[in-house]
Amino acid sequence: MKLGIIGLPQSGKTTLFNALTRSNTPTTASAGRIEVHNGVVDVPDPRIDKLSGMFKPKKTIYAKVTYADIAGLEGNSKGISGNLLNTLGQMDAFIHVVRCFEDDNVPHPAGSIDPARDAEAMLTELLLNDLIAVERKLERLMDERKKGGTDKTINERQTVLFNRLQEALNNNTPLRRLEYTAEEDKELSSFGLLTRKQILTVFNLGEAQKAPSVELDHPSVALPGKLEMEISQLSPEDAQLFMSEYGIEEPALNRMIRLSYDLLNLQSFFTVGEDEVRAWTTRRHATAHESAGEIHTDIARGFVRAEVVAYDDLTALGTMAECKAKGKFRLEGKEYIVKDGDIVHIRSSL
Ligand SMILES: Nc1nc2c(ncn2[C@@H]2O[C@H](COP(=O)(O)OP(=O)(O)O)[C@@H](O)[C@H]2O)c(=O)[nH]1
Ligand SMILES: [Mg+2]
Repeated sequence: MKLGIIGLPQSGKTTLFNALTRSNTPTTASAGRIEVHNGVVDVPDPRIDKLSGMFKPKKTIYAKVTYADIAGLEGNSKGISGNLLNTLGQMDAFIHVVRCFEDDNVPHPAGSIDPARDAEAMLTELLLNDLIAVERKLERLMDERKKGGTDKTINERQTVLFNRLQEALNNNTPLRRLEYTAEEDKELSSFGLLTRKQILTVFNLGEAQKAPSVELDHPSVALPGKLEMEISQLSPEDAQLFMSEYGIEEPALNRMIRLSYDLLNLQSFFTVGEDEVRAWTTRRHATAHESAGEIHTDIARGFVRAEVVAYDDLTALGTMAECKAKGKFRLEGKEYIVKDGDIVHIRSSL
C-alpha cells in the first residue's frame, strides 16, 4: 500500500513524512520543484504486541505502509506536469496536508493562513486535472468513432463511462463518490485518475492550536506536525516522558497510520507461532483462499483448509489448546470470509 503525501509548499509535508518514517529529510522550501521521498512504516497494532507477548516469537512483523512525500503541487489550475502526474497516479491514496500553524518565519505561498481555502484549492486542482484527462479521452474516442477503426462496442461503452465521469467532475463531484461495476473498475485502473483515490486530510496544527472547523466529504485528522516529528525522533523512553508531560496518550501519528489503513478498506489477519508473529494485509471481505495468497501463491494453490481462531477468543482463553477444548478453533474452507483480527493457519498440500 502506497500513500502519497501532498499539499501546498510549506504546509508541513516533509515534517509529517519525517514524523511517520522517523527520518530527518531537510524541511526546506522546495517551491516549484518536483521531489519525491519514499519511506516504509510499520502499521502500529496493539494486537500484534499482545500476541507477541503470548508467543514470545523470534520475530514480530507488523503490516507495512509506504509513504511518499510528494512536493510539486501548487494548488492552482495550471495543470500538473507529466512526471508529477505519473507519480501521483501510482499512489493508492492521498494524505493531504493542510497548514494551520502560524509562523512568521515560514511564509505561506498565498500570504495568509486559511485552512478551508487551502483544502479546497488542492481538491480543485486534482479535480481539474481529472477533467482534462477525461475530456482528452472523450476526444480520442470521438476521433476513433469517426475513423471507424476500432471496436464499436468498446468505444460505445467507454464513451458512456467517460461521459458519466465528465458530468460528475463538471458538478464538482470527485470520482471516488461514483459507483463502478467490476468491468468499469478494470477499465479505469490503468488510468490513474486522481479523484478516484481515497483521501485523508491532515490539518497541521501549531503546538497549542485547536482543529479548524472545515467541512469535507472525506475523513480528516488534526495533529501538531512539528511536535509529532520531534516526538518521533526521541528514544522510546524519552518519547514516553515527553508525551506524559504534554498529556498525550498515543502519538496522533499512530491514529493517522491506522486511519490510512481503514481508508483503503484494508484489514489484518495474523499468523502466530514460536518463530514468528506476523500481521498480513488483505482487503476487507477477502476469502481464506485470497488471504492464503497474501502469504504465498503456493500456499494458496495447495489450499486444503484454514484453521481459524478469533483474536478475542485466543487472548481470552490464552492458548490454542484451550481454544480447541472450548470449541473456538474452526476449520474453514476456501470461501470463508476472513475477519479483521482472525488468527489463521493455512493447511496446504504444497
Ligand atoms: N511552527 C510550526 N512550523 C512547522 C510545522 N510544520 C512544519 N513547520 C515548518 O514549516 C516549514 C515547512 O515545512 P515542510 O515540512 O518542509 O513543508 P513542505 O514544503 O510541505 O514539505 C519548515 O520550516 C517546518 O519546520 C508546525 O506544525 N508548526
Ligand atoms: Mg517538503
